[in-house]
Amino acid sequence: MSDLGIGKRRSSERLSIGVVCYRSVGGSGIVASELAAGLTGRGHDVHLIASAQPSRTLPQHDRLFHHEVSVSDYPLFDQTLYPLALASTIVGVVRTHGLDLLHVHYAVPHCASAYLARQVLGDAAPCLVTTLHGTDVTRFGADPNDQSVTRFTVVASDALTVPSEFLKSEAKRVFGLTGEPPVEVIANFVDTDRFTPPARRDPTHFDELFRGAHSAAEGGRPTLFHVSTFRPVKRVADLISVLARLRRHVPARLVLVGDGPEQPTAARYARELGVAESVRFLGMRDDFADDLRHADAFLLPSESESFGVAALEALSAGVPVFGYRVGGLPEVVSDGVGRLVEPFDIEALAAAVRQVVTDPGRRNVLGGAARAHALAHFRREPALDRYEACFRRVLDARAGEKGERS
Ligand code: GMT
Repeated sequence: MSDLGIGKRRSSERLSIGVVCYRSVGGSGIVASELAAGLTGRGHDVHLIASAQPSRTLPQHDRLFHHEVSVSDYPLFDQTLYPLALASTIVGVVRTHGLDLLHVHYAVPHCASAYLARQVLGDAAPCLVTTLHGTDVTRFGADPNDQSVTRFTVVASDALTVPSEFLKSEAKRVFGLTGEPPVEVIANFVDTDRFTPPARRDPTHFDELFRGAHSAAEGGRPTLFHVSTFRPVKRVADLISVLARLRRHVPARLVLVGDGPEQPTAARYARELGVAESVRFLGMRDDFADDLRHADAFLLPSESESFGVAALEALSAGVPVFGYRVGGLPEVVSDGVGRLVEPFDIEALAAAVRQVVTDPGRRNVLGGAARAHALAHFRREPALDRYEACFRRVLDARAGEKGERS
């Protein structure tokens, strides 16, 4: 742990940062992992704490340390003790490696675990920055059963960040935030080197995947793409409805990446609507960038999204994005890089997608604008600057308090 001393920290000072996140393909885990990689690249020591190695594959770095939360099993327990195990892991990491600051992603139950760990650590406790991501506010923050504990542990953070203005106003409303801790919008970012448009888009790229399913005349395109955790909030059945509507006019196909509770529903619905042969589920995988960049359109018809990392990755790959005008999605997908329609107007969504995928010239204009939009507004380095500045503000305030006490 670096010696805080009294007064301001130098902006070049190397920090020791603990990052707590979920390992799943969900956006919060991706943002946390990419952030961890970026911070190590800037010379900080980062201790990534999760139940397993995060799904986003990261380059090895001698400043990046992985700590797995191992949850005890005992016949008495009929529920997982993850929150307790996480608190113990945090305490262990701080005692062994020293941390200046803990950055937790997704409040539930991470803020409660961090709160407990800080109580145990007393004066050695690191500062705490929490990034709220979405349903931790809109679902758990708003649920009367969970609200009091969630709120109590969220407001114990030294600072809060959110990925969109939408989530900032939701967090303020739901948790009744009035200024302390401060809430800062730091938009999610994308690795624009990993998600790039191809040198030349190959309209036959997906033909192998659909081999045998279609007549030769159907080879080529258009191909729709989707990536998600297949939770009910993602409305994956709408993807199938859009595909079925599209196929009345064009031989469209749909490729889905990810897994979750709604996957069987989507597969069944595809069979019911007679489009199963035109749908491919690729499952949970992290190596989809090479496929995504050849898609004609990316669909994210969610009920709600505080941001939509998957949509941003598509934009960065030069793929136009389509969905509903909900939550923070309009802060990511502006006109000219795709289309958001009124929630939950499937006809309008299908019509918007059809207009673009049947007009290669228009699709390419939107794709070019999508890539430019991602480069202009969502690159990683400016976001890292914002996080670093937030961390240093919090650490300076702590150093100031210690100075006043001594
Ligand atoms: O809040 C969630 O549902 C989970 C979370 C996740 O881990 O995927 O998703 C949220 O955080 C992402 C990263 O900031 C955002 O891109 C997603 O829009 C957001 N999901 C929702 O708001 C439903």
